[in-house]
Amino acid sequence: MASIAVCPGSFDPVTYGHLDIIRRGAKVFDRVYVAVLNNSAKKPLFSVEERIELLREVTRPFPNVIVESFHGLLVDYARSKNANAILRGLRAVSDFEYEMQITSMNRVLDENIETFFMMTNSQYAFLSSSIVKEVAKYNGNISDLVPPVVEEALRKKFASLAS
Ligand code: COD
Repeated sequence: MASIAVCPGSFDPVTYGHLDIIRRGAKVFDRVYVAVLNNSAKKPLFSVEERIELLREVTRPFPNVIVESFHGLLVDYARSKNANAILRGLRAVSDFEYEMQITSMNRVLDENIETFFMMTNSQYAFLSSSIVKEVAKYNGNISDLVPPVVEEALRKKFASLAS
């Protein structure tokens, strides 16, 4: 049986921290679906289409990674892809409580889907999409935090919001 994982998130926008987890996941699982949450209640900086486009661009080197959006429950999306695993990254202790909550809920919803955690690469332990947006908004240097295509998209986005 193929091992199929879903790596879900907001990815608003994708950072080197996300990419590191996706890259390492793609080595472990036969196929990884990177699933962008389409949640109309949230107000993201980038649209779902923009986030998918950026993710597809930066995951191009990994042939077994597929980028899609999903709405509703993660376990329903995972089942629709015949996925038997959810892949998440863990940064600091502060991530733990939230991750434990969603993992426990997902297990109640579908006990056949296991959640796997990968510890962040220490150089990305502090990195989040929110921090990147904050720094980019004030023209700080984000070249070590996101791929060049994301840096460019952020620059354009903030320029268009300012005009
Ligand atoms: N290093 C390592 N990993 C990282 C880093 C980093 N620097 N930054 C982020 N990550 C990891 C995160 O830990 C996460 O695993 C993944 O990358 C994506 O991160 P985010 O922040 O984009 O994702 P979230 O936390 O916004 O995703 C939330 C979900 C979409 C998973 C969640 O809201 C969800 O499943 N929603 C669907 C509704 C549902 O099923 N609910 C029931 C369960 S509660």
